[in-house]
Amino acid sequence: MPKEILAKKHPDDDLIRVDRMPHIWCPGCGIGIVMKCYIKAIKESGIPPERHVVVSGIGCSSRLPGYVNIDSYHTTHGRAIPFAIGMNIVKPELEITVIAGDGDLITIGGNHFIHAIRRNHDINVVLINNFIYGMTGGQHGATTPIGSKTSSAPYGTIDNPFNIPLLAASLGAPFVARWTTFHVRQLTDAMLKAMKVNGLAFIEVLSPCPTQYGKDNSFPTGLDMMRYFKKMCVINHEADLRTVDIDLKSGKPIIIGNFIHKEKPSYNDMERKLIEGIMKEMKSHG
Ligand SMILES: Cc1ncc(C[n+]2csc(CCOP(=O)(O)OP(=O)(O)O)c2C)c(N)n1
Ligand code: SF4
Repeated sequence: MPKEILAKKHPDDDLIRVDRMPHIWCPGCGIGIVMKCYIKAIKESGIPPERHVVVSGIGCSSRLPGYVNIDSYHTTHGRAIPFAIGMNIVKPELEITVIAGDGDLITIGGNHFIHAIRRNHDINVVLINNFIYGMTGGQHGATTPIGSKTSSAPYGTIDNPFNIPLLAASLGAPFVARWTTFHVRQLTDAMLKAMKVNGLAFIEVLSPCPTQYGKDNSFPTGLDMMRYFKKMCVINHEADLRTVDIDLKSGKPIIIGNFIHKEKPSYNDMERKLIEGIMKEMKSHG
């Protein structure tokens, strides 16, 4: 390609670690789309980049923070949430977003996920659900739709997957949303909303992994899954979350939307109130 028509600089280069390119993701993978939405949300948030922090665990999805030019932390597998909680308690002024895969956040890290929501820590959690352990060769996990063929279940999985928005809502999360990599505007908007939430804001992003999930499950290219999202997704912000489980084989629509958006005191608010109460009592006793 003649050099003069190559752009010297991309408008997002200030928030991308261009020295880390090329990235590791396969053609058709959805993770880069999530990164683009996150960068856009950072820019539109009104919060300076130096106050944003992104934290991940391990996996293809968890490589995302390594490419974003803000303070980013690549922690151990399944432990991004406790790492982020510690940071939020010590530095509540930071806008902390955990971005990681379904294997990381829901399977190995599932225990941290439920307890962080129960306590309403003030962090954003963006779960990239590609229905599989991508990085390690396509083993099934806790979000793999039933009947999927995987490297660890070549005849189809028989495990019931989590309905994650229902799980998050049942634990009291003040913000629960689900979008896909096809719904980039809505996903960016949900990230912006999440950044304003006081407490744990959860977004599930459905994303193609043609290499490890799609190839054996009728989505051989990223585009096949994007077309499926386009055709099968129904936006319903008021959905009964008991009905939003995902079945990619039966023709059931995929329900997406900003399902829950409410006010609730965060863990830090409760702690502050408790300390104020204790101090008041101590003073009254001289
Ligand atoms: C304690 C520990 N167990 C297992 C692994 C191996 N491992 C690395 S990535 C990964 C799966 C990641 O899957 P997911 O979070 O869904 O991310 P994806 O690669 O699909 O984006 C596993 C099991 C590890 N690194 N550390
Ligand atoms: S293996 Fe899957 S999740 Fe990992 S980079 Fe490739 S397409 Fe993306």
